[in-house]
Amino acid sequence: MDNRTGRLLVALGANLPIGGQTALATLRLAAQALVSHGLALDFSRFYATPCFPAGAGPDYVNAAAAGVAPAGWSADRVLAVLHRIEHDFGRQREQRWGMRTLDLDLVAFGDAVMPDAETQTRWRSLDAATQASTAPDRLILPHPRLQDRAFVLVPLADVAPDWRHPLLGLTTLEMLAALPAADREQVVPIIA
Ligand code: A4P
Ligand code: MG
Repeated sequence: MDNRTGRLLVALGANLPIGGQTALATLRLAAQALVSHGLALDFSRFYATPCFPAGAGPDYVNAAAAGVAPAGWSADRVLAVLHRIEHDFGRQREQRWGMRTLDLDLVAFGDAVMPDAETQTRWRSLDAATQASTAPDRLILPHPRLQDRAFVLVPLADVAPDWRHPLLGLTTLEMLAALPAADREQVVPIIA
């Protein structure tokens, strides 16, 4: 799969401070770390978003980035960089959908569908309870929940409004328009 003509999309989220450092500060530093690891990215605004599932923890700060990886990089190599940066910022993988100091998800890698359309569709179609209790042991692309989440799509619309989901055939803006207005309105830019 050649991503030179396609864009790399990344979602950033955090809802716990690290020591005295706010989630917003962590996200800003993570953005710098992504670039210093070789990813040429443009970043969205930073947004305050209510925790999903509601009541499961403090509000999140979310952002998105779009750009390109160095020539020849695979999606798995990009994911390894995301995991490395999560680790550097103290991410503990204790609880699925649990609170986190930093979560970096690979939203898309050009038009890549991984591992295949059938498997991506199966992960995308899981009911909410199964989604919350199971995690894939391999890279799934596009990220199986991006189309459901205003906290991903609103920031993504800043940097990749016309990106088209390779299986759903919808752009970022079209997926966003399909969400309830109340979901979109809860994603509020942080003026800082
Ligand atoms: N994995 C497979 N595909 C991917 C991919 N495209 N990107 C694997 C990233 N990772 C991928 O991920 C679990 C496993 O999925 C990893 O081994 C990875 O290799 P994880 O990051 O350890 O677990 P997670 O963060 O709990 O799962 P995930 O899928 O990132 O969770 P979600 O669905 O992103 O939910 N509320 C608000 N307001 N804002 C948020 O950002 N985030 C979550 C996390 C919940 N609630 C939220 C937010
Ligand atoms: Mg994640």
